[in-house]
Amino acid sequence: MGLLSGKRALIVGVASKLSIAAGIAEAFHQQGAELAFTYQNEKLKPRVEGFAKGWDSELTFPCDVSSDEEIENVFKELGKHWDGIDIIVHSVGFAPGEELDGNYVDVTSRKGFLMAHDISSYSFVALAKAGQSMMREGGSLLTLSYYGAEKTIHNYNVMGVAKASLEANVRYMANSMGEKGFRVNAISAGPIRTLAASGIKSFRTMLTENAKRAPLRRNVTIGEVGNGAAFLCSDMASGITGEIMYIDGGFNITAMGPVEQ
Ligand code: NAD
Ligand code: 0WE
Repeated sequence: MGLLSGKRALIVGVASKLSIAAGIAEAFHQQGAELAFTYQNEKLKPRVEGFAKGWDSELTFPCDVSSDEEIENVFKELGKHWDGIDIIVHSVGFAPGEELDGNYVDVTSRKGFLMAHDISSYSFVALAKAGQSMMREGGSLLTLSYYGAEKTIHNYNVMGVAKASLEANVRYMANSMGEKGFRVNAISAGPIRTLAASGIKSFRTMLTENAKRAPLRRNVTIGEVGNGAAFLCSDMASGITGEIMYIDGGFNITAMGPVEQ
């Protein structure tokens, strides 16, 4: 029996086979969960439908998380197929590309700041708000963060500020939803080459430097993040809520990596 057998999960944030959300879907499927997906726009629809079939799912719904109507519609439509839901995975982040390159104070605009916070942080509580009436006992929510929430990381800029908001959001949501028995957690993942990372200048070099400093001396995979997600959303983690769990090869515990002789 899988860790997640009998559980139903909605996964928001699959864009390609490299997506962290795809690693999570793969692990959830392996652990016996039943899955449903959203796609950001019509361009991604056929791709996400194809992936869904690979995980034995026919349930895909459009959802741009900047729209309350689209978010509400997901649960309205999902309700026609499922009488309840156990897990919501939020694997979404966005800031205007030009604000992730250059001096933070110089490149950050009001519009970009609001957009980053809206899509990368507010949308998590928006999903909780719309989905909670369908959630069953033992339900949990999960989001994805990055170490740039806590320490400055060159060029991560406004995304770091939005991730700090997201991590605080996890704690406030956990406290708020705890009275209903629902758990809310985040995984802070190490850097991984995905679509969201492909537009980032010097990402290759960052991956190399990251691997050198991490105690495991390598980067992590979406499979490893997926397995951690399966644990956090399973009843094995029934005592864990409001937590930011690192899956980063230990990078966050170090202050300086090996120095060339
Ligand atoms: P990805 O590009 O595969 O996934 C990002 C997803 O966000 C896509 O599916 C995209 O469609 C979705 N998205 C963006 N704007 C949206 C909107 N308005 N409405 C609905 N969906 C929207 O990249 P990823 O690396 O898998 O990113 C997933 C999450 O993991 C993000 O929160 C990211 O910040 C986080 N994360 C990534 C890394 C990394 O190095 N790749 C590390 C730590 C955390
Ligand atoms: O959260 C992220 C990436 C999020 C992201 C990426 C993009 C690129 C394309 C958000 N918005 C956009 N907007 C775009 O137009 N990561 C954790 C990956 C990442 O991004 C970085 C990193 C790392 C790691 C940006 C700068 C420095 C390091």
